[in-house]
Amino acid sequence: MCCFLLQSQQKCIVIFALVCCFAVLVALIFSAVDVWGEDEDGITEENCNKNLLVENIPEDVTFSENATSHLPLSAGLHSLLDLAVAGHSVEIVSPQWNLNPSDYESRFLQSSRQVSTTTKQVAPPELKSLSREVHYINMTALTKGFLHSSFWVVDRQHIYIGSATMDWRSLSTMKELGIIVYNCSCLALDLHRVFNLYWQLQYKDFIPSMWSKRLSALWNKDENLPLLFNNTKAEVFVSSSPDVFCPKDRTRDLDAISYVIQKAKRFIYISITDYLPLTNRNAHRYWSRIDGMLREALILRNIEVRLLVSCWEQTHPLTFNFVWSLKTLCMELANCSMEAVSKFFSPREQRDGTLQGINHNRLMVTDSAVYIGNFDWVGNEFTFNAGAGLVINQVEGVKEKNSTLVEQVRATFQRDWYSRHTKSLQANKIPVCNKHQLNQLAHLKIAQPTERNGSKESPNGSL
Ligand SMILES: *[C@@H]1O[C@H](CO)[C@@H](O)[C@H](O)[C@H]1NC(C)=O
Ligand SMILES: *[C@@H]1O[C@H](CO)[C@@H](O)[C@H](O)[C@H]1NC(C)=O
Ligand SMILES: *[C@@H]1O[C@H](CO)[C@@H](O)[C@H](O)[C@H]1NC(C)=O
Ligand SMILES: *[C@@H]1O[C@H](CO)[C@@H](O)[C@H](O)[C@H]1NC(C)=O
Ligand SMILES: *[C@@H]1O[C@H](CO)[C@@H](O)[C@H](O)[C@H]1NC(C)=O
Ligand SMILES: *[C@@H]1O[C@H](CO)[C@@H](O)[C@H](O)[C@H]1NC(C)=O
Ligand SMILES: CC(=O)N[C@H]1CO[C@H](CO)[C@@H](O)[C@@H]1O
Repeated sequence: MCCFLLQSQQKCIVIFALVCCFAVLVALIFSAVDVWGEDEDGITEENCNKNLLVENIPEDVTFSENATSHLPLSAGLHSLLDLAVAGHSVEIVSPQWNLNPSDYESRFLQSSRQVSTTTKQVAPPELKSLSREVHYINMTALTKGFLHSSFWVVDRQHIYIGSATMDWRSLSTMKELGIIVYNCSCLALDLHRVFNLYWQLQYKDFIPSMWSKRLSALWNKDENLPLLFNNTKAEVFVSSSPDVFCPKDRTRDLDAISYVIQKAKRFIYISITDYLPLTNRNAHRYWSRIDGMLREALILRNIEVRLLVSCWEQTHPLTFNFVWSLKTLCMELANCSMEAVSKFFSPREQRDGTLQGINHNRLMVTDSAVYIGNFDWVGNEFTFNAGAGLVINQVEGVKEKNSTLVEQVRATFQRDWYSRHTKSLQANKIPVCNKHQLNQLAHLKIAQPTERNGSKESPNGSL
């Protein structure tokens, strides 16, 4: 083009090269935009109307005949796999993948027979054919923590999130609760972004200082995704942990929990395996984030708080001291109601010494919202481990009598709370959940006062 002038031939070559470079750059930019565009494809109008709670209730856990009940977890996950067979993608995040109980375990656990069939039907053939790739995240290298996230995104349309992992115990001996939402592409896409973030961390031993725009949250606590859940208005968002895994706009799990607690007007019901306001990396340190919020809700806002924790092999010896201190906070105060329950199940001890029927729920329900997450409420979890959560806001008392999802979770909590498996915390009597508990208490390492410096808690100082 410009090469008619012989003298400036060299100049021409340089200009030509520059033009080429520019063209390549433009092409790259457009292709990047295209990839992003593709990502957003498939968002259709929202009809997240079909959604349900899924539960695994261990065999030896029984409720009254009338008690509320939900689709069995294994049936729910099957339904998602069935949908996926027709579609194209199943994205599963799980801390473990262990759907085959060992012979040893099955000898002791009757109900594992049921799981072997589930496993045979679900995992090997279907998942093998579906699963083209497995990525591993080395959390030790990234945050010195663990991956506790557990959710599914199917065809970028349907999701599962809850307490169960891809471990056979989640389908047999543990009491689990989760939610499945069908045909809900906006929500599925947002959760897919969390999945994508993990996907990119395979083999990485550092966390990028900036995340790609394609990983930012679409919705968060300030801008909820408005939906219709069973024809009732709902507002939802996805949360994530730890802080360093939260790109722009993503709400952290702790902030999601805080959001739900702050919005509660009448009651806060919490069902978790472990409650411990301590971080125990190196030495123990008081971790006040959630504990403080609950105290405030109890004392300053007169909100009824119920805390259902489990008494099991790994219950930390200080758990009930903290729970009891919450309970005593209410003493002699009008309108203050802290009902702490010490045990969920009187879990049956097996011949090998393990307990069966542990309440593995990880949820909170209030008069206006539900939070379903992947964590126990222990300091370390939120600081170092990867997890995700889902917040669903639904206003109480809609005109129609149909019970909302939030009301269903509350009914489920109430069922557990008043069941024969639940025991109240007795005054001046800390239940012993495991034989080693007393020894542990004696050896508990308490941090030196000089180390009690809030900023040391989080490597990023942002907690
Ligand atoms: C079941 O519900 C009915 C009506 O609500 C009630 O009369 C009955 O006592 C309940 N049965 C049990 C076992 O709770
Ligand atoms: C994970 O990272 C840690 C620390 O960098 C390293 O020691 C370990 O070998 C890694 N594990 C795997 C499975 O790569
Ligand atoms: C999802 O939506 C499609 C199209 O509207 C419908 O055919 C299908 O039955 C829905 N799936 C579920 C599980 O509701
Ligand atoms: C307790 O509740 C009653 C009625 O709900 C109210 O009148 C009273 O002021 C409350 N007391 C306190 C200390 O908030
Ligand atoms: C939604 O409605 C379906 C039936 O239409 C029902 O099976 C399901 O339990 C409902 N889910 C919730 C969360 O209300
Ligand atoms: C607390 O942490 C800050 C910032 O890391 C540090 O400057 C300060 O010396 C610490 N204080 C104590 C008492 O450790
Ligand atoms: C989704 C659903 O079940 N909606 C029902 C709510 O209740 C009204 C009447 O009470 C029914 O007409 C709706 O079908």
